[in-house]
Amino acid sequence: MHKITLTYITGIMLMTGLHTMTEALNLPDPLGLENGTSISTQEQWETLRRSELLTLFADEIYGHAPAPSKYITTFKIVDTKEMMLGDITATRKRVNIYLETERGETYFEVLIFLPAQAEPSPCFLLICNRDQEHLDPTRMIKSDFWPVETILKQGYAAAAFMNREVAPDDPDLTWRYGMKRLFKQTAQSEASSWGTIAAWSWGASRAMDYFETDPDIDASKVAIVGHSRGGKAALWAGASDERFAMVVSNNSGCSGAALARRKSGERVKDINDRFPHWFADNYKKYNDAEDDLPVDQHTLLALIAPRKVYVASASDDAWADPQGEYLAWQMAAPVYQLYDKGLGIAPKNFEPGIQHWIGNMGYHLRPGKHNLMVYDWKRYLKFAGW
Ligand code: GTR
Repeated sequence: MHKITLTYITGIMLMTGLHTMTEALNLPDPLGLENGTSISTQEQWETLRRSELLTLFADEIYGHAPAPSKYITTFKIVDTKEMMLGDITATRKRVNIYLETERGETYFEVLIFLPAQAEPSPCFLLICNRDQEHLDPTRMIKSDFWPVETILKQGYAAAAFMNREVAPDDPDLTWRYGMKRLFKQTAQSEASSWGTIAAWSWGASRAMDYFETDPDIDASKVAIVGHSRGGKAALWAGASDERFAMVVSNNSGCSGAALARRKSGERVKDINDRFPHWFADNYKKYNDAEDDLPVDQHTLLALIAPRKVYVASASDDAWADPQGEYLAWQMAAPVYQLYDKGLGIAPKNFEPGIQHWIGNMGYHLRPGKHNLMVYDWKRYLKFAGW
């Protein structure tokens, strides 16, 4: 494996005072092929390194989703309703996404609120990993976790689905209910078959399939958003499905945006022990052995390039290792730079309350606890700039 030796990165680290922290990490080089060759062009990235990294993430961490030939999806709009959300005129759509395989049929719901406008709306799609009440279709219960009214006011559609409808977040139930039960193993080897995080990402892609058929939505401008475990799923969705124009990782932490090699906060063994269903079985090889990983999470962020990527941390969220998320964000920059869309000079401040926005890369450290709040959403809406 090729290690990072770029002077550019060293420069960043010196400026931010984080040099010693990353120097010892010996991170895989996003621009270094597995055979040791360095690459330096967009074409080499797209034809050689990108596919290499995608396969490594699927084999070793998230697992492979089923091939499209193994299933059929169909959509049914079960309800369309005009509603007033305060002073905003909106249309609510409830769409069932049906999945059919040789083992049977099931569905999950995507709840969509559209602003009243002539043009197709750009859209924010949330993978909701909290309780159903955060997605109240009546809007009697309003939640900071999914502030529909704030999103619509900016001219965006707000869409969301419950992660557990796609795959239950429980090691015993995840194969018995939801979508996963309709498939046998999804990869050549059982050890690289999908985990539940990859199933949620896959659900996001199926929602995108629907958006492509809906004239009210501009499918070329869809941002995928997730918090914590949902943030891990949002990142993998954005990395593996290039139709997402923007990807938001809110406090995604271990196996999301945070560098595994820092071994700070939650570690690979912690996550595999507590959530054995989240990842491919292969990932367990890296318990207490993060340095053996052929990738690290900055290369996951790099897979989103040159599309918009936003990483957000919270200052009191040590379990998610905010500094590891910030460093991964910086370390993805060499790939964004191939497209002139990333940071050339790294921001100096790693301080709560500052929003960094360079090219197509955004970052903030919100003061406070692990959560997704209106504070965060406002920054995502601004960053999208559509
Ligand atoms: C924690 C887990 C984290 C994060 C979080 C969440 O218990 O250790 O990786 O995903 O849950 O989803 O809120």
